Amino acid sequence: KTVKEVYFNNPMWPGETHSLKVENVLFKEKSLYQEVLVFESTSYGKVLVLDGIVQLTEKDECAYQEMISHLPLCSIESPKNVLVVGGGDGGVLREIARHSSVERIDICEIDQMVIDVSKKFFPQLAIGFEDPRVHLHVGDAVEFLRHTSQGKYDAIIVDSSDPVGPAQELVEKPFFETIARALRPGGVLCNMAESMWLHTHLIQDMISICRETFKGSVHYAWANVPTYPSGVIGFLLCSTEGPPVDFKHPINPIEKLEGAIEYKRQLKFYNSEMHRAAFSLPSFVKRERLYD
Ligand code: AAT
Repeated sequence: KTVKEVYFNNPMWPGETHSLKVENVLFKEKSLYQEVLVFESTSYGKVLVLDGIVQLTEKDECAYQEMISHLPLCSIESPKNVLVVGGGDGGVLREIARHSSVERIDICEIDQMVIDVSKKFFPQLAIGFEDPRVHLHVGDAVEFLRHTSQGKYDAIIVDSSDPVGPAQELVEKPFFETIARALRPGGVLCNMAESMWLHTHLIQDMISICRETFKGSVHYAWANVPTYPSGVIGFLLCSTEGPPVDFKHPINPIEKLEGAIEYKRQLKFYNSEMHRAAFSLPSFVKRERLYD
């Protein structure tokens, strides 16, 4: 294959590519689900790549993991039971662990190799697995959620890969229905929701599914993550029918949670100002009605 065929043909961002200089390949193997690659880059530290798509770099993982975790958890009072879908690197677990109200963290990751690789090469993320509140389930989240009892979770965080490969079903209606069922009344979902520059239609589809499925509120937020395609990533925040959730004005601000900012390592990106700002949308996005 020519360079053009390889680099400009990803269906998620046709005609563009983003590159980081590889200093050293540390790991490259095919798991049951995907190709797993870890390399040392020149300027972003170590990088985890699945099927050719950057999942995280040491330099900017803080932005994604902190936002996807604290946007939902700071929006409700005393979250106790939390589920993470995907997130096998452990970074989201590390962030959830800052919340001392949390009693149980379930995680359902499909690929054991991602977990093993993270423990070996990304100890600052995999540290999340060491928290005694964490219960690991290796398997497909679609199956896991089918068998989850109703109303079990206060919050569910979907830290999944792009909907090509094992995460395909994670953007479809039946999956969102099982999530809504697994949440208590007034419980919250935070779902990775791609780039507003690249995936307007996919985001619109997800939003309309969520509006039908979640009877509370549905909002779109975003953050800047330099190594994700187009440099931004979005989050879809939804709440189920019940006590209303005002996502834009966090009721459980991180600054008031004892020790949360410093817990094990200092927060690098998230604070209440960033939380509120994340819901401000550019005019072209507002016009697409990517908001409540
Ligand atoms: N925190 C790093 C960012 C990720 S990782 C996404 C994880 O979701 C991967 O470890 C992948 O193995 C897992 N995953 C994919 N499909 C499933 C499934 N069906 N069930 C459980 N886990 C799954 C996401 C980065 C987003 C990149 C945006 N371009």
